[in-house]
Amino acid sequence: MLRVDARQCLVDVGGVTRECRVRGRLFREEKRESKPVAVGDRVLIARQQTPPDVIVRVLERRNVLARRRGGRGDLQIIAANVDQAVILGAFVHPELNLRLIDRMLVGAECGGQSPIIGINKVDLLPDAQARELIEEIYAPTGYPLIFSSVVESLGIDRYRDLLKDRVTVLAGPSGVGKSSLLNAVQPGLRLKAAEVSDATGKGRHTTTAASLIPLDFGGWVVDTPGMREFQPFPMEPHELGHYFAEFRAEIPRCRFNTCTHSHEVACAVKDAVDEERIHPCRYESYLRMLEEL
Ligand SMILES: Nc1nc2c(ncn2[C@@H]2O[C@H](COP(=O)(O)OP(=O)(O)O)[C@@H](O)[C@H]2O)c(=O)[nH]1
Ligand SMILES: [Mg+2]
Ligand SMILES: [Zn+2]
Repeated sequence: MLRVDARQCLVDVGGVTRECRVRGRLFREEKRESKPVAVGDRVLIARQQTPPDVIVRVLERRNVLARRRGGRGDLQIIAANVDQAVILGAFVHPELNLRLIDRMLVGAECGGQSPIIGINKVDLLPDAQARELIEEIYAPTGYPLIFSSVVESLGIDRYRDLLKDRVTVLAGPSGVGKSSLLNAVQPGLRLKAAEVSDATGKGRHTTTAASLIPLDFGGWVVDTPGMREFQPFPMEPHELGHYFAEFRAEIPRCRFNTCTHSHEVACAVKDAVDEERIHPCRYESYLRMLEEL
């Protein structure tokens, strides 16, 4: 499944893109997701005499990157069957939002995609200190961290290496340069990129639906529209810590096996924050997410 819009679905059939519609019955099956098909899905289609062809079945998914939507807790599947997730932020324009990055990292951990952190637009803030701070915050996670600039062609080769032969979803707020970065990784792609409006510093939404793009050098990548917020799957409060990579090694040493690493005594995670093995900035993100469970 290459693309799912309100009206049409595009499916890759042996290298040829075919327009399809979804069989009505798939909409009525009892599901928590708001839509029956997602980008990255493998589907069975029934050829029709006249187009469009019909998607009759969605094959079992290996994993999904999904977020919760609204009060009913419906899941919006951003992409299915994905190996890794690049969580992209920009240094400025829009301003770096580490809380959102941490939420999306949890989302990738929940979905079983290996997270990669990308910070784009380094040309706009050539400040070594800002960069070092981000390195310090995320070093204990062990996640790959890429600083890039599309304008100065920095970090693009590193993305090519990481994306090669894998299925990757590229997620992040609008305007951070997701589409621009993909255009740089694969010249000739010509995804639309937005002008950032000077008034708000925010990019306009030019990418309106997620799309799965084949890479010439091997692999696939999902370009997604901007996400302003991200609420991962519902879970028990004591489970959240397991989705923070650098907490995992500490958790077995908490006194209580249902420790939420907030108010409890003898909490190894809090000790690790005090002893600087976990950055306070990550711990703060953790506490804020915990409050919402
Ligand atoms: N200065 C600078 N601008 C960039 C960079 N990458 C993207 N942009 C600009 O940021 C704006 C938003 O880019 P776009 O790719 O549409 O962001 P998306 O919403 O994440 O897909 C566009 O005006 C791009 O030209 C970069 O590395 N440096
Ligand atoms: Mg875009
Ligand atoms: Zn604890």
